[in-house]
Amino acid sequence: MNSYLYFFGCVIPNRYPGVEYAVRWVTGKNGFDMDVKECDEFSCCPVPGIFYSTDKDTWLLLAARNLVLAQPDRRDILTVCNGCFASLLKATEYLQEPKNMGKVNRILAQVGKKYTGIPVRSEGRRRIFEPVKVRHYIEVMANDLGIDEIAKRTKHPLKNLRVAVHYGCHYLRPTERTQIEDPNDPVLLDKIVEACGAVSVDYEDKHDCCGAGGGVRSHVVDLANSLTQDKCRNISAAEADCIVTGCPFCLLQFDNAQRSFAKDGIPVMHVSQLQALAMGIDPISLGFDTHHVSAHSLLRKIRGS
Ligand code: 9S8
Ligand code: 9S8
Ligand code: COM
Repeated sequence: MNSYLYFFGCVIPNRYPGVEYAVRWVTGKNGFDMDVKECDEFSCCPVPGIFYSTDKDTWLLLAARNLVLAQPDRRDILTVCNGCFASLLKATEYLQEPKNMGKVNRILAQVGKKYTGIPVRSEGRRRIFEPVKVRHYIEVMANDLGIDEIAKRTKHPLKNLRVAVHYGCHYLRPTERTQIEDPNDPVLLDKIVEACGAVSVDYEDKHDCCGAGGGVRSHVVDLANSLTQDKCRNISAAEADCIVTGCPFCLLQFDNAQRSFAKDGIPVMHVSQLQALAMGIDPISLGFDTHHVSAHSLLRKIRGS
């Protein structure tokens, strides 16, 4: 079994503590009892839409500092957010370039750190390193644990629950590099949802952006919200009871934006919250009271099923 380091990023701990609880619960003793350790020294990944697109040197330096923290234990970094996943993964690729690595390490030396990657073997006197492994929660669940295992641990199948899954851009794009699954036909999130006993509904433009990423939410909120409105229209047309995503930033956008155009709105949750429900957690622990769109009627439906 692999070993991991939690990387929660900024949005989960600050906005959706219930997601952090769900992830810890699903991966912990009550759940799959995985080997995951804490790392208090992690900072923001940093967020790709702001840093990667405006100041690459700062972006790479901060990301490399985070990657260094995973070296001593040789653990995979377990990201629970698309943005964190994409940012750190991209940084490992930039650091493959000796020029980039040298530049970053000259500055990291000031704080006593050095990015090398993980040593895997020796060739004569030379040590061979591999990039630090950056993983996405969805892919770890589906590939390291397995869909069958998830189905086996489903105590309360979420029968009759119609779920609209949202993968989000940084899970799917850039298409040649994300390395998780076919970006034009992703299935892992759908499969996790179905292993929890729910139905994953098809809807138009399923792979479109939620509207928030790349700094759009921070700079042109009306545009972000109208893109979200388009998605929600398609999701409603498919008669979904809720939206499930593996990205807390998408969760924030769906949850928050709906206030600008919907009276009630479609409840939104992180995939870990859905899993925890299917595995029998008391929903009170999942922090749905911190979500803008009420989950009351959804939880009533789940309890009744
Ligand atoms: S960290 Fe700071 S802002 Fe965020 S959640 Fe995900 S992307 Fe990375
Ligand atoms: S936020 Fe999360 S991944 Fe992104 S850029 Fe477009 S979609 Fe929502
Ligand atoms: C979205 C992250 S998960 S960003 O806004 O595109 O950087």
